[in-house]
Amino acid sequence: MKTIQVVEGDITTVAADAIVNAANTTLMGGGGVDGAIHRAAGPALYAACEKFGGCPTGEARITSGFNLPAKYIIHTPGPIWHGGDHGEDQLLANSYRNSLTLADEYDCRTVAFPSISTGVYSFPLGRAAQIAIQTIREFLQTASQVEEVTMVCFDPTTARAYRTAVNS
Ligand code: AR6
Repeated sequence: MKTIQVVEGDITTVAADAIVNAANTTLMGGGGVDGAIHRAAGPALYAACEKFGGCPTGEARITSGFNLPAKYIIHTPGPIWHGGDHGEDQLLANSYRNSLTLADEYDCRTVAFPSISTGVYSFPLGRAAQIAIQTIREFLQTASQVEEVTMVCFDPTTARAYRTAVNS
């Protein structure tokens, strides 16, 4: 039975097979969840990310989890919100789908996501939650390894938006 869960918490403490990082296209760290993941994983993560030479918006790259409890970290730059007419919806869906595809390829059973693009990148929360949950649902229908996807929300408002999307 494949499941989608919504929890409130800090994704750096989650012992999933893979956690996803809401990165930027340099993959060289930043603020928000990206900064928290780099701090908790340790400097070896920076060195591993340097080798990719960046990553286009909506694509994904995988590294070891280093000092995190997660086995892998999947890094995906979500779209910056520019009003909604610049392919933002599709790019956000790509971030979720490409991250899950990598997780499946690396035999991950459990995957945890933060709320990609709804912090510094200003994607409207309700709209982002609907896209995330719909994309995860579609992926789980054909996934061969991934069975459990958890949205790890940092605050109650974000958790409420994803619970609403799961229940709709
Ligand atoms: N665990 C789970 N969620 C968190 C954590 C955490 N430890 N810390 C923050 N969040 P953001 P974005 C939530 O801004 O909008 C970075 O500088 C946060 O409250 O981290 O995709 C990157 O380098 C919000 O709900 O990511 C990029 O430049 C969500 O994670 C840029 O920010 C996403 O907020 C990416 O912006």
